[in-house]
Order: sequence, then C-alpha cells, then structure tokens
Amino acid sequence: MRSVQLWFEQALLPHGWARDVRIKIAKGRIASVETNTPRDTRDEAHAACIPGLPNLHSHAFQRGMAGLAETRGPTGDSFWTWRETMYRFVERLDPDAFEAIAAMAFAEMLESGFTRVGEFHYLHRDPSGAPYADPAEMAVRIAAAADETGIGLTLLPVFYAHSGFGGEAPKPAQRRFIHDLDSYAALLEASRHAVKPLGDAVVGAAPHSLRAVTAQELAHVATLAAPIHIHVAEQIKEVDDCIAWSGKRPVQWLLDNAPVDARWCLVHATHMTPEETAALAKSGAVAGLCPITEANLGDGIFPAPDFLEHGGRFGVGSDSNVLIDAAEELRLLEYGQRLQHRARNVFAAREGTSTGGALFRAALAGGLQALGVGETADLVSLDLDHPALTGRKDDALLDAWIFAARAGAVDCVWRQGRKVVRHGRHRARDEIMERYKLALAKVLG
Ligand code: NGQ
Ligand code: ZN
Repeated sequence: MRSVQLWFEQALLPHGWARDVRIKIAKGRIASVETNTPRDTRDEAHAACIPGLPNLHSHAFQRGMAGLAETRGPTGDSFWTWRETMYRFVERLDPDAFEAIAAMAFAEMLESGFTRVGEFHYLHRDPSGAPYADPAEMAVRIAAAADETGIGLTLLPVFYAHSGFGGEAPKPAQRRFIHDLDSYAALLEASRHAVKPLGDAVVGAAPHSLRAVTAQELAHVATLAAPIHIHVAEQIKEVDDCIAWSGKRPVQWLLDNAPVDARWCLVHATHMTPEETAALAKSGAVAGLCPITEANLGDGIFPAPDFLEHGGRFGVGSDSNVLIDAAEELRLLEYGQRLQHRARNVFAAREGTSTGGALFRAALAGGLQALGVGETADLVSLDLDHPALTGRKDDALLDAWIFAARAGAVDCVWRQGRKVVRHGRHRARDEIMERYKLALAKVLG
C-alpha cells in the first residue's frame, strides 16, 4: 500500500472546510492532516478535496441493460414489466460478462465520486438454476471487479427464496437467485473468504425483500452478519400485498417484527405513513434512497420532510445503474422534493444552511453507516477550472458540484492513497471498456 502526500487549497474535513491542507496517507489510512500550511515540493497539489461518497445500493450487472427498457410495451409499463425485462437480461449473463459489466459500473462509480459500493448481490446460480462448481463464483467475480477498479466493497449477499409474501414458491425466472438457509450460510462464509484480499471489504446480510423471505427466514438471516440491507415499500402493489398478508404495511411490519436499528438499511422505504416515517427515523436505521432509479422505475417520492424532522438518517445508491452519477443522485433527491412540495432548499434544515452541504454530509454519514465502515482515506478532488465550480469555495462548491455542473467536475479520486481516477478517467478505463464491449456484444448479440 502506498503512502502519498497531498495538498489542497481547500478541503472538507470532518469538522468543516479548511484552507491549505496537507493530507498524508500511509498504509491505506489518513496518517496526518495539517491545515494552514504552505505547499512544499513533496506535495501533490490540487484545488479542492471532499471525501468520497458511499454508494449504498447497487446491482452492478444491471448497468449492462441501461437504456434497454425505455421502449413502451403492449400494456401498462411499470416496475413489474421492467422487472420482466431485467429477468430476461439475467438469463444471458455468464460469469465473465457479469464481471466485465461490474468492472465497468465500478469504474464509472469511481469517476463520478463514489468510492465504496454496497453491492446487493443476488445472481448466485448458473442459467439452469444449478449452483456453480464454486457456489460463490459470482461473489468472487464481484470481488475481482472491485479489486481491479479499486472501489471499496461492502458485499451484501442476498437471501432470496420466494416470489411473494408468506413463502410463495419462486418463479422460474428467479431460479438463479435462490438459496435455503444452509446454502446461504455457506455463501456468506465463502463471500468473506472471497473479499479478504481486498483489505477493507465488509460482508453484510441482505434478505431481499419481504416478498422474498418468510418471517422465520428473515429472523435467522438478520443474525448472520451486519450491516443488514433489505428492499422495502418501493411499490404500491408491495404495500397492498403486505397488508393482505399481514394486516400491516411493509415498514410497519418490519419495525414490529425485526430488530431494526442502526445496523439496518431499508432500501427505498418510499411508501410510508407519517407514523412509519417517524418510527423509521427514530430506529436509527438508514433509509437507502436511490433517486435516479426510483424516478426511472416510477416508484414514488420519499417523505423527506417528515423523515428529516424526526432526525432520520439516509444515504444514496445507484441501484439499477441506469445512470451512474453521485452528484446527480443528490440533485434528483432534492429536486423530487421541490417538485412535490413546490418549495426550495428542502434538505437544508436551517436558514443559512447550504442544501448541497446538507445533502452531502448526510449522505456521507448515512452511507458509511449503512456500509459498515468508519471514516476512510477515500478522497475526491474537484476541478476548479470547471465553469460551474470556478471561484466557488466551501459549501458553495458542493452546491455548484451538485446543482450546476453537468459532468467533468470530478478530477482525481484516491482510494486508500491509491489514485484510481485522474482527470476524470479511471486508470484502467480502456481495458475495462474493451472487455465490457466484448461482453455486451455477446450478451446482446
Ligand atoms: C432488484 N430492483 O432486486 O434488482 C429489484 C427488482 C424485485 C428494485 N427493486 C427485483 N429496484 O424487487 O423483485
Ligand atoms: Zn435494489
């Protein structure tokens, strides 16, 4: 692991913005931070530094079908018809294509300023539904893509056993996802082994959704690892089905029946009553918001004002990866609220608070919590020669990055002191792109 000595005209540190900052990184950690210190000849100097943002929810393979579900079908296009398209795409993925797509997605994440990904991974079995010779083959491929790109990995192996509430049998199209509790425990063990070489990877647990696990299975899976991530209350049909099954709404059911606390991340949590919203906020769990995907799939809008008022924690995820952009996730998160409430600066709690600053700090803290890591040495530099950013400082820089820059604002990205992006391009972009091209030609061809 490298040691590196960086110097920034301005940097966002845990306690706020500072000037003339030297950050030394050694053995993958921040070894020292000096402020108000002149640049010296050993420094690699840049204009502005912010922490890398965690991407708390991704299905990397779905990057390969980005834009391929945007043509109108015969009737009632919806989340559920999109899912049929996604299932057909899944049929065609072999381990090599899966890894090539994941590497592309992870490189794009790094280029946009995401430095760690929560990979919610459920494509476990071969196309016939049989386990691979190594049952953790696909987890190994994700670890390889993370290793090649350098992105931080929180691997969330998914437990998936049913097609609907109350233990309905899985559908044929779901055959590549399926586990029982014994094979899942073995998968977790093998996943821990697979990510070990990455150094700072985390393995959590991911019961897919209340549709895909029984109450008993959920209770067991939640004891096996942390963090614990679950999809919940993304679609109205899911809310209705949950009420028909249990008499309760999904978030209510989960809060009543599972030990939801700061180890948990509830992905989407779109459809909540004010009572559910307050209770989720008070649980200390992170709401995993995926604004671009939620817009793309027609999910709905998260009840942010209520949630924030009760001190709720949140982070952002790129989920379907239909478009990978850290700043745009934050932008759309705020814009959804503005459009719904016909208001401005919804995420800024107080007069004088910058919305970009509030969004960024909350998504950083919530994302790190949800991905099971503390402070990191993952840094991003912003390009102050970008027209949207020039002349900006402190939180106005975050506002400019999030609301005013189209692309190209991210200059360099360091992961544990290793520079993985320079001038906005991943160091292995050409190789990764070449393999991605070949993989897609095969998958789509
Ligand atoms: C997923 N995606 O696991 O990829 C899901 C679709 C499902 C979202 N929920 C499958 N956005 O929920 O059944
Ligand atoms: Zn998801």
